[in-house]
Amino acid sequence: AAMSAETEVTYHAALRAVLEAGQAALASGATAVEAVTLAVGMLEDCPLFNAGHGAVFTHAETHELDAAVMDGATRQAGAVACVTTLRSPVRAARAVMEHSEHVLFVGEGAEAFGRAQGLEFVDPSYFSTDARREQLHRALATNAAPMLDHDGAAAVAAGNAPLAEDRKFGTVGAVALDAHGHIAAATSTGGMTNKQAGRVGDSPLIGAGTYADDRTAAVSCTGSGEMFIRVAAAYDVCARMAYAGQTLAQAAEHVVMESLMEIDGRGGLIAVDREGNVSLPFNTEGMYRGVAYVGDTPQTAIFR
Ligand code: SD4
Repeated sequence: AAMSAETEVTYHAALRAVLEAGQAALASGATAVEAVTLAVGMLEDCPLFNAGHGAVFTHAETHELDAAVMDGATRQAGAVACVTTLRSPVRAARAVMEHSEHVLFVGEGAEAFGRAQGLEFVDPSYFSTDARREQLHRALATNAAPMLDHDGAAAVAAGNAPLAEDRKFGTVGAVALDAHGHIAAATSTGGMTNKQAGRVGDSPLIGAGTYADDRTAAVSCTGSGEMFIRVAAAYDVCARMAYAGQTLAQAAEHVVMESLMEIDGRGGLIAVDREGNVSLPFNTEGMYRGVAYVGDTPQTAIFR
């Protein structure tokens, strides 16, 4: 069943379904935190994306998942890293944010916390797909460095052109502006194909792959995580707006096109501010992305 769903559900249809769900939630009064958790949770469940079911494999042919969520209204944040049996890393991240005194739990400690919270657990094989296993085997055969999988053919104006099979599926993220004027960001990933056991990327690190502050922006990143960590990518977008007087677009484009490129960092980000401005820059050939509006009001949901 998983395989036929995998071949039948197109990436575009999946993305559209998630956008519509986020839009409907926001239209009926969901908070930005609720909308980004819903969207990222749906993307985790879909085998097409490198998060949850369909996550990439580590060098050891296992899965180690990372996720984070941040609430721009309160600047509360939660994250998990290197988890292997929590079904939804983003829901676990939200539980950390809402039900613990801490921000980041890793590995077995994260799973113990999840168990105490009554979260759903799965056998690690739940995350595996044949496509990802083949991707790892190709990487091992060519002795490749840990692989990104989100960059490919140029995205067309209407949205997202087909990317080469190997490069089609990436980390997932969402940012949203709700009816109350609050923003939030969430990110979830299996990391990079062929990564070393114990390696943590930018996604669960607050300020690197994920950040939100109502005064500036909500940001979720995808790409070569090491470089996003080194430039504090998501926080730097917000800092540029706060302290350098840049607009959202100026700040986001500077981080992606200048700061990251200076150290050969590849990828992109999605960002929204409380006025409903949206910026989706990437320095790769393409990045799947979508934006949904709720009427004329500046409520926005963006998912990748
Ligand atoms: C990471 N940023 O773990 C993630 C990888 C990614 O599409 O974005 N893959 O470094």
